[in-house]
Amino acid sequence: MPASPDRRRLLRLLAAAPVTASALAAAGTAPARAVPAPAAAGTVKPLPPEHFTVHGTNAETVFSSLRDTGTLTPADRFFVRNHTSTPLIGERDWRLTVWGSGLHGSRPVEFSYDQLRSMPSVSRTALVECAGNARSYFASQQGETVSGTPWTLGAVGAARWRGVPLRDVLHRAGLSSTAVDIMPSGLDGEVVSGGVNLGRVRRPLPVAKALDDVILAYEMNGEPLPYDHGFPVRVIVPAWIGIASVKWVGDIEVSDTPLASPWNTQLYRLFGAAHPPGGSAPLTRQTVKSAWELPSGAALEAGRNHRLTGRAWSAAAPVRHVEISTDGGVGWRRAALHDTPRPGGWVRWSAQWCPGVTGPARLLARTTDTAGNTQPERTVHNTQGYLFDAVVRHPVTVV
Ligand SMILES: Nc1nc2c(c(=O)[nH]1)N[C@H]1C(S)=C(S)[C@@H](COP(=O)(O)O)O[C@H]1N2
Ligand SMILES: [Mo]
Repeated sequence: MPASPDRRRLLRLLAAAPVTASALAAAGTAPARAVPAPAAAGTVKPLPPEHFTVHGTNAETVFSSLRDTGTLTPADRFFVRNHTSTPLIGERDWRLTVWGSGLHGSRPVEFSYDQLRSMPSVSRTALVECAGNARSYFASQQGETVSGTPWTLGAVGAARWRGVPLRDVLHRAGLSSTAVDIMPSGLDGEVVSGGVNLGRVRRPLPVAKALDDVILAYEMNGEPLPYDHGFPVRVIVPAWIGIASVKWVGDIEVSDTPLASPWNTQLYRLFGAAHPPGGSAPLTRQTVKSAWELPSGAALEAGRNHRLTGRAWSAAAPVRHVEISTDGGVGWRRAALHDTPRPGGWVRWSAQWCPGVTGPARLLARTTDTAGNTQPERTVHNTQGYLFDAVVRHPVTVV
């Protein structure tokens, strides 16, 4: 483990039980320079306002600040979605317990950090995107009320993850052919919502997906996972909504009967007038989106040519093209793509615009993927504001 001296000192300071950054601060503990004073959101990393918008315990990436980044999102700009706050867990204290009726012999099997690191690893690029990314546009564009964190488009990031295929860990633990669901749980605090204790963050995953492309990741962009993104180990479920990618994973239940948790019953389904009375099936895959790397309300000089940039992504298939409109959606033209569209990543694009008339304007971008999915004009309402995929009408002012 390439731990810095500061980090090693910090880990020695910590007891076996995970503590949170905010608890350390409250206790007046000074865990050396490795951990800066916790940011408002209970994260370990700093959240400078030029890179993040804080929403309670969550931090949204300022999308326009991605403009100078490549296809991978640096960890210090990557959004954080924490139900509670970031726990500080030492890799020596960490164990993964795999247990449940879906294992031969039904005996729990433990993996240490070193054992996991000694198994064959894989690397892959994947986006992590919150199911509620862009939720705020239900209200601001469609006049509809939804609950949850009012994200704009910055609850998404792309990283190169390295770790062990979950498949290998499950097989080593004695996966039975009768197993149907697995459920990873996080080591962060129990989640209390509206006075009800929902327990630890956990969500069932069908065995078929678990055996396909899921990773138990210990590296992000070539570095050990940062605390805020799941150190020592997190689950990465490519293409699925962010909640599937459980951080700080401590145990995985393997079951020969279907599993449930609040995160697949009350949450992360579509509820509302357009959906079945008990809600839709639990949400799985993310959707298709595009975003301008431009502040909301940016001032652009009239009569000058502007090179405007953005990003496009789709969980279902690689991006085929991106169209933009500068006249509110009447005329559309193709943006230039600057990355080879691949599954799992996003594509940077650009377009030139020479605005003529001064005053407020709306910039629209619309992504189509190779499976034929295109961003609609409106997203069908759901009460919790998940999976917003409509074209966002980005406000600018021509001056
Ligand atoms: N243990 C744990 N895992 C978690 C969460 C959490 O609060 N606790 N949040 C989930 C949600 S809703 C999202 S969108 C992603 C966000 O990952 P990130 O914070 O690394 O960007 O983590 C998921 N995994
Ligand atoms: Mo999320």
